[in-house]
Amino acid sequence: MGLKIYFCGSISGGRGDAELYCQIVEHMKTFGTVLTEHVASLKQTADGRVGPDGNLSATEIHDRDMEWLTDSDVVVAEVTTPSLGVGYEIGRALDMGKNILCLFRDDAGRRLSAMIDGAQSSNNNISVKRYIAISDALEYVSGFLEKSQNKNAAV
Ligand code: 6IA
Repeated sequence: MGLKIYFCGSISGGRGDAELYCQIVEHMKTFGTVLTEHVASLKQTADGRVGPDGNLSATEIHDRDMEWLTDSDVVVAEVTTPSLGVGYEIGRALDMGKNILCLFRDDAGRRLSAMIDGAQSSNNNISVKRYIAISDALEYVSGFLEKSQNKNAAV
């Protein structure tokens, strides 16, 4: 059976990397179901007006996303564009004991928050991979999801 993958990417934090999110999500679909495909939708704007969730209240969005996060097998987060929501999701996922892969684009002229970058030394469930070419990001994703598939098959 395929993996249930929770993908995190910036929405209110800015949609500058939405094209990248699309490529990552399309790639991940070959490994299972991406529960949060709307995060990669190019119709989703930062103010939420045009996106697929334009009619949901903040509470409805939060509670539905937390249900999906709880239900997911693994979490993949693109963390280059800083986002409160993505940081929150990563923190909650860590507390739930999920395995998390964070992808950071190294040529974006940004510095990754120490709260994400520094989490991996004390917690084996989270790893941060830096990339420049999207092909490298997709390779990290494949390696991470293949390992997760094997773990799932073993239980
Ligand atoms: O703080 P951010 O908005 O950048 O947080 C983005 C993260 O929170 C994503 O990984 C999503 O999983 C989640 N998230 C934030 N907003 C939404 C949303 N509608 N729909 C679904 N997931 C969301 C946003 C509409 C809103 C701007 C009114």
